[in-house]
Amino acid sequence: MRLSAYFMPTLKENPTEAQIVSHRLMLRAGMIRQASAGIYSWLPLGFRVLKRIEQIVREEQDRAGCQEVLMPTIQSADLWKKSGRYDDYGKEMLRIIDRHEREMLYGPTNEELITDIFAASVRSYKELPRMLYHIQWKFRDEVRPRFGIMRGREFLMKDAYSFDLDFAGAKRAYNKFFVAYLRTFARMGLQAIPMAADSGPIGGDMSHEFIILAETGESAVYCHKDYTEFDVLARDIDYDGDLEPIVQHWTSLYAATDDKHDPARFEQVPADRRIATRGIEVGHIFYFGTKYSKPLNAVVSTPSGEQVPVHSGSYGIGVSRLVGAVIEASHDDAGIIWPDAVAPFKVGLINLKAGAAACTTACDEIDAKLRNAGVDVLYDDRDERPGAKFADMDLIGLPWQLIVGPRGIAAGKVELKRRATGERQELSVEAALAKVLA
Ligand code: 5CA
Repeated sequence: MRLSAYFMPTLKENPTEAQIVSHRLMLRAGMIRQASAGIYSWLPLGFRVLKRIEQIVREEQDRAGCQEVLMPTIQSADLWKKSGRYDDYGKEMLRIIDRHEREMLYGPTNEELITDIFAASVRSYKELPRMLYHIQWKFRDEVRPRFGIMRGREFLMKDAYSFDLDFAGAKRAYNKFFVAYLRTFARMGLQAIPMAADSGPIGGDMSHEFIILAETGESAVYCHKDYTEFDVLARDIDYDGDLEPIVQHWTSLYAATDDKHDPARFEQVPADRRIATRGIEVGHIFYFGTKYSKPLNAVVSTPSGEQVPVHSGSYGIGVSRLVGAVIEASHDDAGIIWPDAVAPFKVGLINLKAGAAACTTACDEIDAKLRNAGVDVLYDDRDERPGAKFADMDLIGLPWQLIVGPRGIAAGKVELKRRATGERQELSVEAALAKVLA
């Protein structure tokens, strides 16, 4: 992709409305644009990152045995009246009346709808367990939308739902999502800590939030420092095996959000191992038993022929919020530092002298070679000062910068910079390409 033709409206000045670094950098890098309070358009650069994050989430859900569906954004109020949440949800729910005077709503979550889909076809314990998810826009009319896409009114969520015969089955499902979440966030370069959490309007009595520690986070959190030194879960998982030891390990030490914080228990953590800080909630899992299956009549027959409501849980990931969370966790004064796995492009190719034939020929060749090898390249072919090019490239934070200048190329050399470390190397074109492709 040539930068001269790319729609990336970067800003030189810090936008005054942005209070936290991720919001500031997303606006400055031309990733998003506010449409109205808490509602954003995703511009090409931001949309690429959103899609990368979504794809990692999808792959890890699939790996855990969860199947993707797509439910609508607009729902009928009927099911919500059955569950009792039509009234409970209050002003946070965006209510819509259609032309036939029917009460509709823009879904803030999907427990009712998925339970109804399940109930319509599943009859027997033999068809259990089932795990379904979708990745869909949600709307919550938050009182105070803020920090850009971190707390939006419209936001992209992955929400999954599990259906089991009893608590034991539901706990197995809960463990699968718990472990899948550790893997998901680890793949994005994030250290997420599972913390005992309040279940709020979703309900239920077992719940964990997955928290990225950050001063700019919205929630006060308390945890044992050892969690920050735990190895992230990167290895392959046998999802049919016993996941309880992994879950036990990751819940063995104190970790709680504000609502569940127990100062007396926290005091028992050695003083130098106590962390009291703030965090960003990137995922939240719930077990709520028969809370929705009972009112929505999602029952199955047991081996003895009895009819019982199924046990369920729901499992959310803030897909759009994660874009901000990754930036909060990975940036410096010059801009964003994308982890390789979510970077919008892998390489930024900088032509330092767009008017010089040698530079342009070399850049065109490098661009073609990288693209042929399946690498996403953003090629800065603009006629701009080198300083402006370097600043833009640092701001948008691509993992590699390949810099082609007149003096170097005359000697067959280019410069390769790793954005995360700032390390620069002068290499032959072939060696630089080999490093990027490794
Ligand atoms: N139905 C359940 C789980 S599927 C549910 O809705 N859970 S939730 O309310 O905790 O939301 C799931 C995730 O969505 C949160 O962990 C958070 O990462 C993200 N999220 C929630 N509200 C917002 C918001 N206003 N803006 C951006 N992301 C949000």
